[in-house]
Amino acid sequence: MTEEPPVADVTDADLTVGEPKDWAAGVPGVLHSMGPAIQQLGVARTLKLMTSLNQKGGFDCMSCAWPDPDHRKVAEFCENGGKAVVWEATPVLVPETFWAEHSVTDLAEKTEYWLGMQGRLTEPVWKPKGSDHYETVSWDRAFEIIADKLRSLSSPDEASFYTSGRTSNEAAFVYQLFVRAFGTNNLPDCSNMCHESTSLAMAETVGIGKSTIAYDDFEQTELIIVMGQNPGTNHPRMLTALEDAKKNGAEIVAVNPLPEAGLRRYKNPQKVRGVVGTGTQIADQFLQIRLGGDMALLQAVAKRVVLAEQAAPGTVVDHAFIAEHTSGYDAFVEHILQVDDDEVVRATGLTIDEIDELADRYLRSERTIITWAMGITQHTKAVDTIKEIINLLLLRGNIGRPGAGASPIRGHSNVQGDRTMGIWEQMPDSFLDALAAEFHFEPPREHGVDALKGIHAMRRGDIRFWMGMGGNLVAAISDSQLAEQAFRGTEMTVQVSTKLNRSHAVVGEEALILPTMGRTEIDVQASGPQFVSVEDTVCSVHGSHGQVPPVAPGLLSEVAIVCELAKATLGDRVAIDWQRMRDDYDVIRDHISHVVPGFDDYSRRAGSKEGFVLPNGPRDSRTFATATGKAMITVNELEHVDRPAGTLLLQTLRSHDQYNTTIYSLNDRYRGIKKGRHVVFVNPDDLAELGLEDGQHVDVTTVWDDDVERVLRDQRIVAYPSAKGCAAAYFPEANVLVPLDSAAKGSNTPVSKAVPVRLTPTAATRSA
Ligand SMILES: Nc1nc2c(c(=O)[nH]1)N[C@H]1C(S)=C(S)[C@@H](COP(=O)(O)OP(=O)(O)OC[C@H]3O[C@@H](n4cnc5c(=O)[nH]c(N)nc54)[C@H](O)[C@@H]3O)O[C@H]1N2
Ligand SMILES: Nc1nc2c(c(=O)[nH]1)N[C@H]1C(S)=C(S)[C@@H](COP(=O)(O)OP(=O)(O)OC[C@H]3O[C@@H](n4cnc5c(=O)[nH]c(N)nc54)[C@H](O)[C@@H]3O)O[C@H]1N2
Ligand SMILES: [Mo]
Repeated sequence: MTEEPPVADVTDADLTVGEPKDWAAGVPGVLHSMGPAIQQLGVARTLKLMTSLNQKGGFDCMSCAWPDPDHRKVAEFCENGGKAVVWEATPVLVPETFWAEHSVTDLAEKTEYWLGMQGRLTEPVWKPKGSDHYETVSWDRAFEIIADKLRSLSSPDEASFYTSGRTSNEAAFVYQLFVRAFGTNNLPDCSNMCHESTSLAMAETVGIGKSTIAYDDFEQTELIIVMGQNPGTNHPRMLTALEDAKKNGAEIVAVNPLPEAGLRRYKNPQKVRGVVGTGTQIADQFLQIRLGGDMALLQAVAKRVVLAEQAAPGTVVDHAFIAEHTSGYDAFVEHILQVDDDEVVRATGLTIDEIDELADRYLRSERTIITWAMGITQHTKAVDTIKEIINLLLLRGNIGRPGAGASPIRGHSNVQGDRTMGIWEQMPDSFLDALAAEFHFEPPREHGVDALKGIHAMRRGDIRFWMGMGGNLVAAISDSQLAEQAFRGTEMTVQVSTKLNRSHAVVGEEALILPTMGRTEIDVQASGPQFVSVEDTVCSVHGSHGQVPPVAPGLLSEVAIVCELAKATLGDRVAIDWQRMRDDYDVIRDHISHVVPGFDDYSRRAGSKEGFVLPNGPRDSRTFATATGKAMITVNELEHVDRPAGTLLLQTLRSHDQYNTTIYSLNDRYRGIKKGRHVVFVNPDDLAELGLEDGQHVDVTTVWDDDVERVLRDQRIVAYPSAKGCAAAYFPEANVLVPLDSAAKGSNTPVSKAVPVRLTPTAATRSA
């Protein structure tokens, strides 16, 4: 059943660089996804999976949180969804002999690519204190070891419980319940590194940290502004929605330092025309902005809206909406008129004409949607930038009506649902009260640590135990060197995972890996086969039904792992019937329906083919649960990042063939990169100024005012049409460059998209 995993690790010796593509998807897209699938999975397993992926009654794709349209196509998935499914469902298994052959030290020398390629984890393993090897243990023994450790802590706050956003609603709910019953709110999650800035800015200004649109709003809109997002790679099915919007007459504007493939032209793989034609030109306007320049751009456009209103009073701003539903308008007008266009030009690198053109499009449009992702959220001023997105939309009443709204595009497929289920270190009292009433215990009220604060607490020795429900925090968090020291300084680390990654190699004194089933797999418990449910980026909740037998018999579901661990740790300290929840996930959903608003009759509605959409005040009724009871138009001081001479700003981003820290292959097709990841993309004019050349190898060093040396060595320079002064390199490798203390104000999200760096030729420069 298994295929040999690659034995040798990869180097960049064969790296080649070709022309970047200006189109996305099309025939190569589909072929690339299907080729490896058929090879590794076998035809029957592939067909079963691909025909049920994102279908009603099938399973939900784990690659991103993009929603499913009402009318599904036969193949309702994209190339990268295909890769994610293959990666998970592959019947290649880590053999039992692996643990004796590879020490933990040895695993720490391997790349993420190599680790992920070893296949699925099938048995619990334990690295005892003092040993450099994992050894297999029974599930009972594993739970006992962890429970003993947890009970030995002097306070529950010495433990931290991380979640990555693939975890289902059911697993997330029991997990946070266990953690709170144990006694802590230390529930950091991947969202802390992702859309936290969005959640904060939107909760403050519109009362809910989620998208204010529904899927069909894309069909009714007149203008979509896509900011700081690379949908061709990270949300490929969004390109179909953009293409459809264009067909209905919408204009599309892309704001990005890079000319990303899908934003330029798109060949829809679902259509014959897309296959043979030149594809749809997606963006009507491409604004090649400098890193971190978005706040200035948004303020400049808002200023133009206010000026247009002054020139023709009563015709531009939606006064009825402003009066009835918002607060803060007058102060905003006064402030925004002070915005200095020269500063805007410096911050954005755009021309006044380009900014005027965007303003004209916005003024012409009666229904506008703004979408965004990591290019906006991972900056020092991310929260204020998102507040400016909201300001701009509010001025013309673009929230709470068809075809208009604010739409953050979430990353992990259930990161939004996990939050709804209580995975947050700062859940409000209303949620904790409901939890207390439902389960008859008093949850802790003091806020816990987020991802960054958790790393600091580990470094101080305040957190001694760390558990991860999925994910790969040590690789995903900033400042790899310091983060690794933090993890190694703990007494025990536990990872619930499907495949090997760096968080299994950089561990505490003791470490455990608990292997789990993925979403593709049929999850049978005492009451029969179970389904789980997830929430997509536009707040639609639906069931996900596993389709193929688990790759190995000994795997437990995430729900089962949490329930068993809770029993072992808490005993009868709380009167919670973990066994009933494990046996029948309807029981979990019943509890959820009593605790979380909007989930009435949850099992039936999630189990139905259609699923259901959660209530959303701004979208449904223009009600805003904010401090003023209205949507808040806010005043934010313009700041932009200065770049000292001789330095560049570096963003860390995803290649086309990776899923966060999971590397599917070493290629980045749309950007012309093959067989390598150690590249740094630099604008040709910057190269000329710095006296560097394409093909040269450089060390990339962070310019930061502390005594830590942060260097990414031996990167091949790729001359690339990025905005001037703005370089790019791949995450997670480049995380070594992002300082731990460089975090977005308010949301504490690592500033992964604006690292000040210097490039110096590598001592022994390899030939290009
Ligand atoms: N195949 C695949 N799909 C994924 C993922 C994956 O790794 N692989 N990851 C998932 C996750 S968790 C997430 S959060 C999303 C991430 O989805 P994206 O946010 O699209 O991911 P990134 O690769 O970080 O790309 C950031 C984009 O923003 C642009 N950008 C960077 N800085 C700025 C800026 O200052 N201003 C503007 N306007 N643009 C900027 C970059 O050039 C790039 O196009 O994708 C999800 N989907
Ligand atoms: N420099 C830089 N750093 C970043 C970012 C960036 O743009 N630049 N992006 C940030 C963002 S947006 C995010 S979301 C984080 C991502 O951070 P994480 O969510 O922590 O990382 P992933 O790489 O998505 O986690 C992959 C691992 O999850 C496990 N896994 C996969 N499927 C399952 C499952 O079904 N169940 C369980 N239990 N485990 C599973 C596998 O073992 C796999 O190795 O990284 C952040 N870090
Ligand atoms: Mo993310």
